[in-house]
Amino acid sequence: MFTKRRGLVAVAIGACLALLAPAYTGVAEPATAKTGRTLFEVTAPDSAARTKVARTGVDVLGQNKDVLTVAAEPFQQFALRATGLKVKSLGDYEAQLAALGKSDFTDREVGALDFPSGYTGYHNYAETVAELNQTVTDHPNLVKLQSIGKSYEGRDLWALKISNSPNTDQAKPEVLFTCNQHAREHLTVEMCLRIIKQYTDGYATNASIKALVDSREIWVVPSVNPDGAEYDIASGSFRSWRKNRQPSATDPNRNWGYKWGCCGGSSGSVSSETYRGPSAFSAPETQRVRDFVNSRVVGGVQQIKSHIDWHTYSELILWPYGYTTADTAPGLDANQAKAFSTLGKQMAAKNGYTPEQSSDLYITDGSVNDWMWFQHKIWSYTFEMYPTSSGAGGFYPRDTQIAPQTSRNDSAVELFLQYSDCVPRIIGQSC
Ligand code: GEM
Ligand code: ZN
Repeated sequence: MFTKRRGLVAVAIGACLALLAPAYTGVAEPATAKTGRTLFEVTAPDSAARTKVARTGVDVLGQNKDVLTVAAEPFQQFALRATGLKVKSLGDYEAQLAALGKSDFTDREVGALDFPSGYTGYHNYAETVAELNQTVTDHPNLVKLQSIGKSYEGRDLWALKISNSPNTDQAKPEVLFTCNQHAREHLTVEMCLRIIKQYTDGYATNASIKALVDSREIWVVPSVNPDGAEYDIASGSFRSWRKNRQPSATDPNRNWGYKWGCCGGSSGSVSSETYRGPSAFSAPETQRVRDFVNSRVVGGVQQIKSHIDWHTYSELILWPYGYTTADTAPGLDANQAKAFSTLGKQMAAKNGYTPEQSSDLYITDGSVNDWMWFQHKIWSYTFEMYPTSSGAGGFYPRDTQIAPQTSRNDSAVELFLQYSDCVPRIIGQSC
């Protein structure tokens, strides 16, 4: 939200910057934004074709059936056409980004660090923190708020625990929700905040919510990549920024430590949107979440049993592995694959998303799901939220979509929580 006071502060900061440098653009910005990008639709009907597109280095924004939407810089367009796939230009991406929220441009021009008009319902970092603190005030007996450490730029990564005795470590199955690994996927922050609201405000009145909270310990991390998210909204238009804000900006979802960089599902080139970093867990943000998850091994047993990592867009439910298209692989047997797909499909029946093994989308290595599963046997899913196509707003649907598109997942989340103690129960097996 753009407040008057923040506006004044922003004007003051803007005035200082104007004295320091002729133009605001690029001041103290180590990892530079992209410019000159063109949007394309590429017809890529299977994982092999989509992986080929991803390997050209273009920024893959989303998938809708056989069509991938990508953003390509001028030097990438030759490689894109060289795939031999059908390629159709959708025009200048920078112009389309600049057009979003245009009416509020003057306010944001001076670096107001906020969402523009049409988007003020989204929570920026300060508003997210305020919301979490308000939840603590409203439900002191249901939640505990803790920092799991800091991002590259020093922002706290907050984890909210929901439990009927939040300040004690109960012997109950734990479940984890993470949001906003990718900076521009702002709708996911709203999803984590929705889950928090549902399972706190709903506790007193809704019997099934109470039963779930009473039998589990629920962890929610609303923003794994706050630096990137703030950077995405900090200038006159959305930047479509994906990575974190290290000087060699890294894709957090290619930086996890299982099969890191193994299989052509990430890039070793710093400028790529899927840059994996110089080593596994080189990103402070993935380190913090890794250390938190590792810390939940109590008495030799991982307490977190299941996990959803929220992304946008394409309306998909994905499960491991991402590094290989094989259905079974070391650490993943046929029964486990069946449990993953059975719960995935049942959740998809609730929200209308498309369920598939994550490598059916395209090959990724170093993703969070593969690490959570292989390292800890945590039943780890990726949800790719609304929309299905760039035409419906891509990463930037208007804030009027927040309520319908987050509540759309209520019943899928409820089903997930019901099985979160023992996912194999869904195929009649015990844990
Ligand atoms: C995906 S989500 C990763 C899921 N794994 C596979 N193999 N698709 C990504 O990280 O590229 C899309 C997104 O960024 O939201
Ligand atoms: Zn993502």
